Amino acid sequence: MSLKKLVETAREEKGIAVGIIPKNLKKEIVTEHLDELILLADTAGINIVVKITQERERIDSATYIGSGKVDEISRYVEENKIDSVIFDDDLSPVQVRNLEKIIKCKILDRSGIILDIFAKRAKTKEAMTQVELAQLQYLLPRLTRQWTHLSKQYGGVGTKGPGETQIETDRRAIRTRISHLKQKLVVISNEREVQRKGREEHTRIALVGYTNAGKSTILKLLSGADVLVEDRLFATLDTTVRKVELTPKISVLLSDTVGFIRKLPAHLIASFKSTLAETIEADILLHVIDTSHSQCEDQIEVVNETLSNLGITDRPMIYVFNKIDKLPDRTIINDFARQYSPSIFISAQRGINISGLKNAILKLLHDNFEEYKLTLEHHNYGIIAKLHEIAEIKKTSYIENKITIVFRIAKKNMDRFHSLMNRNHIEVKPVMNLK
Ligand SMILES: Nc1nc2c(ncn2[C@@H]2O[C@H](COP(=O)(O)OP(=O)(O)OP(=O)(O)O)[C@@H](O)[C@H]2O)c(=O)[nH]1
Ligand SMILES: [Mg+2]
Repeated sequence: MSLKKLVETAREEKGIAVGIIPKNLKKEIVTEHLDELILLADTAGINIVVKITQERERIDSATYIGSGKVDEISRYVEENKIDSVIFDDDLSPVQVRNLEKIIKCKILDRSGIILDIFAKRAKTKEAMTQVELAQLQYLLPRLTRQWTHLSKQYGGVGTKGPGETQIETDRRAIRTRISHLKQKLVVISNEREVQRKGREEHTRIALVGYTNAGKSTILKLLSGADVLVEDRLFATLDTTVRKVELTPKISVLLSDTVGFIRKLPAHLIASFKSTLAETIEADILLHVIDTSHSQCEDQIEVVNETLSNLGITDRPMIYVFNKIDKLPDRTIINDFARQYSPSIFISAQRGINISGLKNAILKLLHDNFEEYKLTLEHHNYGIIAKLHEIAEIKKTSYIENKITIVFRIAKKNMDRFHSLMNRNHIEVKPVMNLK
């Protein structure tokens, strides 16, 4: 064993993973969820030595699991020198406090672990600010005595007001820091918006999907970009945008961003809004799936739910079933093809069916957007404003008192657009540059 490995092993914490089996879920499914928690814990540097599940109809509001189970865990922790107990659901601040009284080690939950991984991985100013904000919002209601003197870290030393306890001082310091970080994020997101404005004329496609599905591998393959590809959760925490030529005449901007996971903390999604802006504004989404994962359909659902939480609904999307080279039996492809549409089956790593993927994108572009050109008297402000609302303006030019506008419009907005034109007796010409 190398010295580095030895040091790492010596430092590794020992943990227990705990999950509840509710009435509506099978034990195997909960166990698979716990396997994901083990992977998350491993990424955060905690080695899970045992999985514990309990069948329960309802979560215990005081201790999450039943009191007998809490005692059992407490004994195990003492006998086996366990450093942390990790719960697969988010614990309320009260549950953490109660559990800490009985179990003599760190009590963690899924959100805490995910936030920890994000904090370790964040490299850019934007990602670090977003993660710190999410961490502090998570921490604020959970502040207990073990966290005191946080104010030192956040510049609150010596600011303790008369009669204030240390916890109150810490809370105040955290609130100040939170509002500072929020302001910082407004500045960052304004900078980003300027960059995005420059891209408005292009067709924008966003890679989305569960973490580790192969999004960055696809970006790398299609654009040649030097992005990080790794067999671990949350390798990517920032957004990268690259130009991709679909044909010698048609190129698009493809973006790769942070992956999703089951029960992604709400604070994290909220604070990552500026990173996710490229996805939120994309014309088309490529939903990348690790087809070889036993829970892949569950993962598809999680991604779709996260997208709708972000306000992304009805966006043209292709289900990109990746890693088909890892499938022991490819008959499943037919089932997925029937169930998810439009879909394409590829292996980004082996370069299988990449031309199929490009054709699927071209077809979706062709099916969902049309480009038009129209000329108006330039006092037609109402129509121009409406066009800004329902279409993407690509070019505006003025000749004498006339204005010529080239715009792209999604097919779903076509009816509104045609009735607007008919009402105003305006002639429009299609521009066939997408064919
Ligand atoms: N066998 C196989 N492995 C693949 C394929 N595509 C990607 N991988 C591997 O899957 C792992 C994850 O790939 P990434 O491209 O980093 O995945 P990602 O979706 O960007 O993941 P995050 O950034 O962590 O959310 C890497 O080890 C890739 O080499 C594929 O088609 N087949
Ligand atoms: Mg990635």
